[in-house]
Amino acid sequence: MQLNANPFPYDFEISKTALVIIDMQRDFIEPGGFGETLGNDVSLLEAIVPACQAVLQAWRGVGGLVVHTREAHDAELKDCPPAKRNRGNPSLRIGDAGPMGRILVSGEPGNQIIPALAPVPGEIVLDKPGKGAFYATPLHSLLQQAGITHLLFMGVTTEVCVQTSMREANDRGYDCLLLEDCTESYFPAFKAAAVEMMRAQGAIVGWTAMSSQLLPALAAAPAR
Ligand code: TIU
Repeated sequence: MQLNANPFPYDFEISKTALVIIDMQRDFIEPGGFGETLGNDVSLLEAIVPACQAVLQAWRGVGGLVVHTREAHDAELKDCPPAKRNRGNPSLRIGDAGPMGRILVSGEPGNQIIPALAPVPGEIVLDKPGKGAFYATPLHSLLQQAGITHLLFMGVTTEVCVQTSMREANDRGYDCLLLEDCTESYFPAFKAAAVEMMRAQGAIVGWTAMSSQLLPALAAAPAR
């Protein structure tokens, strides 16, 4: 299958490709979570949910592997370096009690993936303590076991966890594509810059495309 991507066409096989959905959790998308404690206007992010939902549904329809990540720490914060917890001047720190439970702690209401994109049985759900999805997680070995060589990325935020994860994946040899209308940042200029820099220099980090390129290609694929 080929997508009319930037900076040049992207070839992939569904059976060797995973859809990686980064951190579409309440902590970042809804008021009262980690994103808002950092001083961000979280309302910008929910605009991508319908596009993400359409891609997820179509990807499930063709039987593609789905990976959901959550930025999450254990209840004792053993996997949260003090440097991360102490950084900046948030209204609530990681581990503090907020309106959706403890900020960025595994199992808390705020840490759940938003209902519109909730995982279904058979999909991989990974808690990650860092910004990148490969750091201190079994993601690379899970993908290798599944014979995955190509990754389609969506999620939040573009220049933080999505970009870090895509760079980590690129260094591990995956051909990565970012779905531009399925990712968002609290800073529109940062999203635009991140999208540009990842596909620059002949896809130095990877490709980008709109979901409107992917959806018709999936619709034409045999359902599984
Ligand atoms: N602050 C911000 O933009 N993002 C994060 O802290 N984590 C993710 O991007 N998931």
